[in-house]
Amino acid sequence: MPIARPEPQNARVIAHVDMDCFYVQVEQRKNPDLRGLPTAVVQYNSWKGGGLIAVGYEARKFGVKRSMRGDEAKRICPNIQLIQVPVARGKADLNLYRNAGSEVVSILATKGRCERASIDEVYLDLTDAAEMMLSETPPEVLEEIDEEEGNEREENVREWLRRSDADHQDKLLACGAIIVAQLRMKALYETKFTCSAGIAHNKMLAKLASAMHKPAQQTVVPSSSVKDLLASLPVKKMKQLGGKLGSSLQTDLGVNNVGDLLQFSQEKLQEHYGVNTGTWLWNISRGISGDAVVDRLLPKSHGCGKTFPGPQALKTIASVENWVNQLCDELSERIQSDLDQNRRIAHTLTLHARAFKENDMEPQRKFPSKSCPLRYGTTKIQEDAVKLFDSGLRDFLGSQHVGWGITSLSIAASKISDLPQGTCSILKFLQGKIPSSTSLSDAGEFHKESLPLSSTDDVQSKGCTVMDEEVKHKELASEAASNDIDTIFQAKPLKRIGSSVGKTKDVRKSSILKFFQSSNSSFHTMNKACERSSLDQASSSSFPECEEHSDLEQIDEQVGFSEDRIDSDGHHNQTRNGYTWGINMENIDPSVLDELPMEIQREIREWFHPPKRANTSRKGSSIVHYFSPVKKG
Ligand code: DCP
Repeated sequence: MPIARPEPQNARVIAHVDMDCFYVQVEQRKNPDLRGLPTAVVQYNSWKGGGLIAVGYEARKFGVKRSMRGDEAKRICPNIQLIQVPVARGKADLNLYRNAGSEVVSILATKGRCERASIDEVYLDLTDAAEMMLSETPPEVLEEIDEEEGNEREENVREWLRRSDADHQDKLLACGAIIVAQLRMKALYETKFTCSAGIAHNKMLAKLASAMHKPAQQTVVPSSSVKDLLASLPVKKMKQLGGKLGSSLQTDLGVNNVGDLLQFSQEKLQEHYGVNTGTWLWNISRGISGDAVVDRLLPKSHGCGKTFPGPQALKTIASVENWVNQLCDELSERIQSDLDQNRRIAHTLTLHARAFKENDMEPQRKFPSKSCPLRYGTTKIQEDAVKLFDSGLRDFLGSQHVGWGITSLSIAASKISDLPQGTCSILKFLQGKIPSSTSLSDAGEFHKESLPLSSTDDVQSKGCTVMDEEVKHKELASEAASNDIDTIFQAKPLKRIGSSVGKTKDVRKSSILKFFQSSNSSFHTMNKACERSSLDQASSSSFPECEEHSDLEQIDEQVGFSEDRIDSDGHHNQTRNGYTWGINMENIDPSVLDELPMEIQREIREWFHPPKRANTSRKGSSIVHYFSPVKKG
C-alpha cells in the first residue's frame, strides 16, 4: 500500500540514476568486440532461444524488445549478438552484474546520501552538496564548471540558471544537475558504463524523469514543470499504480493520466480508497512525495529464484526439493558473505512459489508465500525451506488430491540488520570454530526446539522488494507481493528465562561449541536470549500467536529496561526489557573457558568478578550487548 508522506519544508535535491541496458553494458565491457553491435542478454533456456532480459540500444532500433525470445530477436535483427547470462547451480548467476553495479554505486555515493534501489539504480540526496555549490559558487560563475564537457544540454542548464526569474529552488536543482553530470562522467571514466538520471525535488519525480531520456542523458524537473509532466503521464506508468489500484482508477474514476486526479477532492479520493491511499493519490497528482532517500548501499534482502515455464514445471516433491536445495545453497552463500563482509545478519526466510493444479476448479487460488525465522547454515536453510514449501503446498491443495505443478520458486532472506557493535570477538570465534558456511546460529542445535516460528506480517508488505531488489524478476516479485505470507509452524511458547540455570555439566565435551550446544548450558540460555533478540528484530509484530508475547510484555512493565546483576548465589543475571537469563560460574567447565580467546575469557571472568562494583550497569559490555534482547519500540 502506498504511504502518504508530506514533503519536508525545505526543498531537497534528489537524483535517480539508472544504468543503461545494464547487463548488456557489463557484457560489452567484458568483451569489447561487442561494442557498437546490436546485443542482447538472454536467460539460459533452450526454448525458442531463451528469454531476453536486457536489450542494447543498437538492437532496440530494430524493434528488439525485452519481452521477446532469442529466435524472434534474430528474425527481426539477424546480426544480433545474444549473450547468455552466466550459469551456476543450473540457474542464472548474477554476481558479475551485482559486482559491476557496486562499482558504480561506490562512485555515485560520494556526493550525498545514497540508496541502492536495485542492482542498477540508486537514489541520491544531493541537497547538501547542491547548497554548498550554490553558496560557494554563485550562479553567475557556474558556467565555468565543466567547461570541457560543454554541450548543448549543459548550456541549457546554465541558461536556465541565469534566468532572471530563477528562484532558490531552481538554482539548487541546477546545481544538483551539474553534480549529477559530474558523477556520471566519473562513472563513465572509471567503469566504462553509461547511465541516465533524473533530478527533481523528490524521489518520485526523479524516478519518472530518469526514464525520460535514455541512454546517457539526464532530465531535470523544476517545480514549474511538474503539472505538465503529470498531466500526460499514464497512471500505469506511475510507481505503485501499475497494478490493481491503477486499474481501479481507470475503470472506477475514469482517470487515465495522473493529472486527471486533480479534478477529485482529497475527501473524494479518501472515500474511494481510504484515508492513506486517498491522501497519497491527492499528493502524487500534485507531484508531492515526502519519501526520504535512505542511507543504504547494500541490498535490503537477498533473493534467488528460478522459473519453470510450460513443460518444465516441477511435478514431484523430489524435483522441487532438488531446486529448493540449489536455491538455498546460493542464498546461504550470499547471506554468509554479507555477514562476513558487512557484518549484517538476515532474520527471515521466505519461500514464494507459483503453482497450478491439474483440472483446477479454482484457478485463481495462489500458492501462499511462507516464512520463518532464518537459521544460518546451508543445511538448515534447506531443511526450513523444504518445510515452508510442504506447508505452502498443503494449503494450496487444501483437501483436493490432484496433480500439481510448480512454475516458479524463489527463496529470500530479508529483515537484514547490522550486527550490534561489540559482537566481533565472539562472532569471529564462533565462525572460526564452526565448519565452513555456518555461523552464529549454527553454534547450537537447540534452535529446533527453541525457535518460535511465526507469521511475519511485515514481510508481506515488503514482499515486493524481495526479488525486485536484485534478481529483478519483476513479475515474480509482484506475484509474491500479492500472496499471503503466513506461518508454517505453530508458535511454540517461549520460556521466560529465569535465574534457574542448568545443573548438568557435560565434562566429556571438551569443545566450547559442544558446551554451548549442551541443552542445559549457560550459553544455551544466553543464546535463547540472543535468538529472542534477533526474533524481536525480525518481527515488529512480535509473534501474535505466541503466548509468551503477552507474558513478556507484562514482564517489561515490571522490570524495565537494561539492568545487570550478580546475585548472592554467584549467578550472573541479566535483565533487559524483561528478559532474564542467569549464568552460574560453576556450570562452566574451566577447560572450556580456557579454549576461548583471551578477550572473551576476560569478559566472562569480569562478569563474575567485576572489577569494581557488583551491581553496576554494564551497557558497554560487548557480549552482554549482543545477547541482550532488543528494546521493543
Ligand atoms: N532484468 C532482468 N529481468 C527483467 C528486467 C531486468 O533480469 N525482467 C535485469 C537486466 C537489466 C537489469 O536488470 O539489464 C536492469 O533492468 P532495467 O529495467 O533497468 O533495464 P536495462 O538497464 O536493461 O535497460 P534501460 O536502459 O531501459 O534501463
